[in-house]
Amino acid sequence: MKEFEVYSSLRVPKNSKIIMRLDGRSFHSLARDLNLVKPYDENFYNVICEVCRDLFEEFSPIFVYTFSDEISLLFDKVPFDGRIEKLDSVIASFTASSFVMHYDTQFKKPPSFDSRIIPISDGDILSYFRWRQDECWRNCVNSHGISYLKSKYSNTEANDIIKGMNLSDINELLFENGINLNDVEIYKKRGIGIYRKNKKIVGFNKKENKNQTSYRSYIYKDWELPIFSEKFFKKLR
Ligand SMILES: Nc1nc2c(ncn2[C@@H]2O[C@H](COP(=O)(O)OP(=O)(O)O)[C@@H](O)[C@H]2O)c(=O)[nH]1
Ligand SMILES: [Mg+2]
Repeated sequence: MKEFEVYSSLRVPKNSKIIMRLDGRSFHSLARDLNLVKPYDENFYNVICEVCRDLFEEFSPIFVYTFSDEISLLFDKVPFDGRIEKLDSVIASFTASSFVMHYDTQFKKPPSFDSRIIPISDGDILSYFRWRQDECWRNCVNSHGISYLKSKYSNTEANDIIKGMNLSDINELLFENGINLNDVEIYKKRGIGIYRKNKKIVGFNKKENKNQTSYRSYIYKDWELPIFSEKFFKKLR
């Protein structure tokens, strides 16, 4: 019967880095069910950040990036020997379980995530993450805009008004009404990154009777990311 398992040999291209992107399924209804604070629910962000840490520990990507309900993982060593079915199913289900484990609440429905695999060349990694970071910024402007408009108009009116506005219109409207997005926390504008950093450790070497410096890496959750650049991705490893 094994021959019926026709997708089981599908693999990502050999020697290619990959990005996996997970996205919460129907999280607009989950946000409603859980009464998430609008536009940003700090507890939700803390939970997603813990999920990213779990993913980092379990699957050893070199970088994890998150905002809203999406998570991107950059792998240089691809787990499961690159098997597509394994990657998509195990990583998406692990993400959902971790999300439930870290959330201190009763869910109305079991949360789930979709996942996709994107083979990527070194030259395109920066463009990919810039694209997601731009989306994070758009999301930040839009969600502040819609929250402001809903405080002044009905939901339908607010949705209609925002449809006719571009990002700078929304930014201006917010500014005129005392909301300066410059003052908003950095993670709301640029997302959150998880990667390894080195910690300097100075210990005393008894044999040689002198201090010795070594470095140990640890998983760092960066809530104050820079705008992504070549330099940022060179540092990862
Ligand atoms: N209230 C609230 N909702 C959030 C927050 N983060 C994400 N969401 C919700 O998650 C959705 C994510 O967008 P998208 O993936 O396009 O929608 P989905 O298809 O319903 O998952 C947003 O539209 C919000 O409804 C948050 O911090 N607060
Ligand atoms: Mg979603």
